[in-house]
Amino acid sequence: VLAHTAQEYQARPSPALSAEQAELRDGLLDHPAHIDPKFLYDALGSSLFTAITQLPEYYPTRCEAEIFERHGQDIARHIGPVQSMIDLGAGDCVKAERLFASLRPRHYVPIDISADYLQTAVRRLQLSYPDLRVTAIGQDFSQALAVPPEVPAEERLFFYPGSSIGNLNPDDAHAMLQRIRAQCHGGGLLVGVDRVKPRQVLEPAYDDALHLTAAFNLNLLRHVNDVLDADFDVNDWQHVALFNATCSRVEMHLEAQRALRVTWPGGERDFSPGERIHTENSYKFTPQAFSDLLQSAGYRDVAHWSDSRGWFSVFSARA
Ligand code: AVI
Repeated sequence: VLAHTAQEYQARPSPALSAEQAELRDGLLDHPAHIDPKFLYDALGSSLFTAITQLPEYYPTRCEAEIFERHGQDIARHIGPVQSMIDLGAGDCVKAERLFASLRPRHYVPIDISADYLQTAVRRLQLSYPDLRVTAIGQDFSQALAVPPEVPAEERLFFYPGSSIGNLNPDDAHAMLQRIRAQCHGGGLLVGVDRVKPRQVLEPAYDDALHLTAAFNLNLLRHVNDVLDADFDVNDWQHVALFNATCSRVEMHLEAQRALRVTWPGGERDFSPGERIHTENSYKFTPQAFSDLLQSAGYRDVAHWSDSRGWFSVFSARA
């Protein structure tokens, strides 16, 4: 055991933070405070999100499934031959699996930030499709998109379903579309997009009667405690979801229920009662607005299909 004098201890810098910890600290010290929505998806968060997709109020998953069921053949014709299907935010891989019959990919490349969750899904998939080549990648593709060299460059289809692109702000969505295009080499993109609709439909989808979305949002604080060694008490916070019509997005926040202080090694932040941490945006598009976004990112041959209520759209475009 090394002996240190008090001065030696004081002179020591606080422990270096990882990039993830620094990102969390910076967001918590900002006014208003914010936490990136990627922190919603630890193992429990991913399971809670899967449960949310089965709620009656959360329409996007069902609407998108209806589109693939009714228009799958037409969509496959628009896309043309597919060598590899690269699934961005694959989760349980179920959405891609539904398209295997019509798109017939030879190589499936699921990418997800939650590597453990992905591994379980891939093990299940390989039992059902022993001839399909699968390369699973645990990656935060919001920062950089790196497709491994063993995935053939020709006839790549990027699959970005579920309106996950709506969780990016407009500049980041544009940059993400460009990043995908740079990896496409004449291939294509199939992307699911949630549409603008009345507040009465949007807000319950993000604030359901069973409070699963509240649990999903609050679980983010437990994840932050794990990553940053912070001392958030989930009981001090309340889930808030609202449609911001000006920005065309549903916002999720966590609202402090009393005056409190949150601490972590080397830092702290005081919150007053009612003060919020912004945890997620979910942008809603008109078909015209999303088509314009694709074209401004350099895509061509843009086509889209919608569900019977016109609540959700699937876009196909060539890189
Ligand atoms: C993953 N993403 C598209 C979901 C959404 O609808 O924005 C995440 C979600 N947040 C609350 N409920 C679902």
